[in-house]
Amino acid sequence: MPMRFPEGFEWGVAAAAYQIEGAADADGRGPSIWDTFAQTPQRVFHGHTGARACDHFHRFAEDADLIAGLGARAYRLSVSWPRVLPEGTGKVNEAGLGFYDRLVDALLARGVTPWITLFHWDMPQAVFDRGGWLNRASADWFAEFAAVMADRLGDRVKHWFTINEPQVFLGLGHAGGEHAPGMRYALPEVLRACHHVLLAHGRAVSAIRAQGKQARVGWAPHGSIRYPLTVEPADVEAARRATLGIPAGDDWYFNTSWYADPALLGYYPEEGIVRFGSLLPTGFEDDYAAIHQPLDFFGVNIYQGHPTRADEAGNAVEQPRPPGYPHTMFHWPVEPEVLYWGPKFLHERYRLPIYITENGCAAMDWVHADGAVHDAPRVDYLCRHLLALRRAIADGADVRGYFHWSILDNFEWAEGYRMRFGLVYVDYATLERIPKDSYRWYQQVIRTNGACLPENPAPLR
Ligand code: IFM
Repeated sequence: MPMRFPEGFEWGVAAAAYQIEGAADADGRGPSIWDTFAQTPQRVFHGHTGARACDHFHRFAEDADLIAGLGARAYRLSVSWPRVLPEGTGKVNEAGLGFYDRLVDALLARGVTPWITLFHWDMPQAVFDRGGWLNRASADWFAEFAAVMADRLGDRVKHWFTINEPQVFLGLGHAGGEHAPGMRYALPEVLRACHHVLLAHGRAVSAIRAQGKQARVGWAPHGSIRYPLTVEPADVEAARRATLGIPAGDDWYFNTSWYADPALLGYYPEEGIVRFGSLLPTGFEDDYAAIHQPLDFFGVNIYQGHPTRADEAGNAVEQPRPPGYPHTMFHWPVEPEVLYWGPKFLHERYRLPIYITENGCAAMDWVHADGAVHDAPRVDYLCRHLLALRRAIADGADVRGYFHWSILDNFEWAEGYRMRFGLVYVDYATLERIPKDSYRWYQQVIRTNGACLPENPAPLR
């Protein structure tokens, strides 16, 4: 009997506003920090911008057809804050809201459930000019935006994510300078911005719930997964502790618990409080109640991880990968085990149903001589990750859905259009969409609820 995913498993695809919409000046949209950043020389690969991207703004009906044609029941999209509130707060841009009305209606008419992310990095420039996440009022501004969206779409949209990958937009955008707004703040400022993001998350959850009792709310952080190379209890325990701990060094912000503990357990992890000490914002504990709002699910974006083993003292030590180990075009190692161990560790700690809100493979795909796009590496990446996820579920991890990143090739932030993540190829000159081999392959997976996945895949090497 072939193994299937559980009945009702949510098969989906994902994308984000700035990465696909284009139409940067249409219908009163205000500028975002990503418009500004991408227009600044030397910031984005070859000076690419999201000004046109996939022109999804004008082609959303065709894209909705592609999503429905895949058989996906769910589409995770994000809303452009500056399209709806060009100044970030105050006057609502009716034409901008109208776009999301049409998009949601087009999805529903095709039997696809919209799952909306409120913040996928494109902060209105006007909000940044008023201090951005460093300004405590940003939490209220974001809640205002959340309320506008929930008020307008709450009759049709039941699934919401507050923020996408705080680790990445805080770490790369506010500490490392590689992403918009391109800042390199000192640690106290980064901690302050992070605290305000968490407060914004909590306030947005409350704002969404105030609009309707049926709303189901979660978030979509980045998953920094350490996984054990063996099933020896010491290795598993070391990997679990490392996955849920805060790494030493400047990359500390790529962790889970600093964000998820306050949001889901109601307090920052002690390890971080001790480490950051007086650098933390004054009175941070007073915000715990506002940050800690009940969530319905834990979304997590997982692409890669760190293979580890325990040393003599029980600490996780990252293990080298063998020469020639498979990597995607982002130089991310292919490590399907992350979809086994990641959901398991996160579910054990946070006790919420898990959705894989992103997972996918960066590649340089092109149209082959026969007119098709043969993206065999993506098919294999997807196959191996879904097998690992199915095994995690069989072993008790409460995973309810999987959203492939991405439906379309799109603007990959600082990498511009240098690499492709889509199940559908986009010709950026003509904007033609061409479903890749992986599209048809995923279609089969969805149709059979995973039963078509191979039982005995060859080992990865
Ligand atoms: O394209 C991004 C997405 O916006 C956030 N998560 C990771 C993806 C691939 O880098």
